[in-house]
Amino acid sequence: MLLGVDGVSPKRQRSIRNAWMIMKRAFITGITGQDGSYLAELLLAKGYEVHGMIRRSSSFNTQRIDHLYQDPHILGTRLFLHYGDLSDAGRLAKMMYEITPDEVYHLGAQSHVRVSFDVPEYTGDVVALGTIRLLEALRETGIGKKARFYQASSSELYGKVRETPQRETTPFHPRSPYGVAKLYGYWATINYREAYGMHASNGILFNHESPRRGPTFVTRKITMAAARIKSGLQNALYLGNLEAKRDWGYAGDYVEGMWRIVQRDEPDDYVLATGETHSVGEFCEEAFGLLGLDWREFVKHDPRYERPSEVDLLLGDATKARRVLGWQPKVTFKELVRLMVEADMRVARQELAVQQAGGVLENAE
Ligand code: NAP
Ligand code: G4F
Repeated sequence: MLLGVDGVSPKRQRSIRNAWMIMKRAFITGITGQDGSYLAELLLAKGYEVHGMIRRSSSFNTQRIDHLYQDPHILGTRLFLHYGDLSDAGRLAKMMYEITPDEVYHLGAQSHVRVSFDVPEYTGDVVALGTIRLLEALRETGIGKKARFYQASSSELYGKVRETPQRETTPFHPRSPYGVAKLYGYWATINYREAYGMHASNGILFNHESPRRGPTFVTRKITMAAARIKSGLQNALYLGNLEAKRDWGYAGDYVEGMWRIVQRDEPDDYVLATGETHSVGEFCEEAFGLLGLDWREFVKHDPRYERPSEVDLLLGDATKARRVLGWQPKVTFKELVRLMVEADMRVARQELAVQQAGGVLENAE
């Protein structure tokens, strides 16, 4: 767990910054999430000073960034965390005013599509209105005149797809409260660009995964289960729709794309995707196959994991990103599955060892 969150006054933070002639200052919402953690790593490696907003939680929610922790009292510290929430407009404005970021990466969201059907109002509040609150915080404080803004838009916007592959010009047809809320965020970003001249861009990102993926998203659910079944810790895996197809890439590649979008002189909207699609069943086959298991023996159906309206097929065309940003994903589908399975095998072995020693494993990653 990180200590010293907001433990240093803004004045002291500024003097630390000035002493080190820091290149750029970034603010990240959703820094504790999968993408936030990879982006924070990338920006720190590039010499940025990184400020992240975290939610107060009764249990630890910083596991993905614990390895980046730096004592805020030490000269040269470049990672600062601030308590806040996308539902709190006043707090967002105060943070913008105090931090004065050069770049804002808005990744915070209730990002689970299935869950958004259970909590549609909350999802709309955080995902749709949360985006406008942050944009307003930038505009009202005047920080948005100089700061660049990145919006985490999603291939879920395409929903019931009108053409394949999907590109920047493909019409949207979202199929979930999450997709609908992201549509609002997408257009809010364009509206603030057009209305106020803000440097605000959308990254329309297709699914991207990693060993840090939340355990209830299908890829991680599969790789964790395969590893636990192989280790004798679990007998079966319950899934919903096995036919759905996704364009799955590696999260580390996608945060590089986010950064490149923000570095362009002109704000614009870009699709980031691999250009390859696989079904959930194919993902199972690859993951279980790597461990010498036949997935059909272990995967069972549970309709609870199905959605009232599904997105059947996503396949992205990232030609514009390749041409304008020079971006292309490096990790292939097979490499992605392998790196996730290997990471989850390490976790399963740990869990087994702890279980055999009669203990309880508190933290899987
Ligand atoms: P994630 O792992 O679910 O992380 C979401 C982040 O948002 C977490 O840090 C979470 O904090 C934070 N958050 C949730 N509710 C919040 C609130 N009310 N106030 C402040 N922060 C809040 O998501 P991800 O996979 O990294 O995705 C990052 C962004 O890209 C999201 O906006 C997602 O919708 C979008 N996106 C993701 C993909 C993908 O395939 N991964 C594709 C397209 C777009 P806690 O840790 O405290 O929960
Ligand atoms: O892993 P998923 O939950 O990801 P989904 O719905 O595609 O959303 C993710 O990618 C979006 C980008 O396109 C992001 F915007 C969003 O924030 C999130 O990161 O489900 C993938 C597919 C779906 O078709 C789902 O119906 O897997 C199917 N599926 C089948 N069984 C399952 C399960 N999904 C989950 N989560 N759990 C299951 O048991």
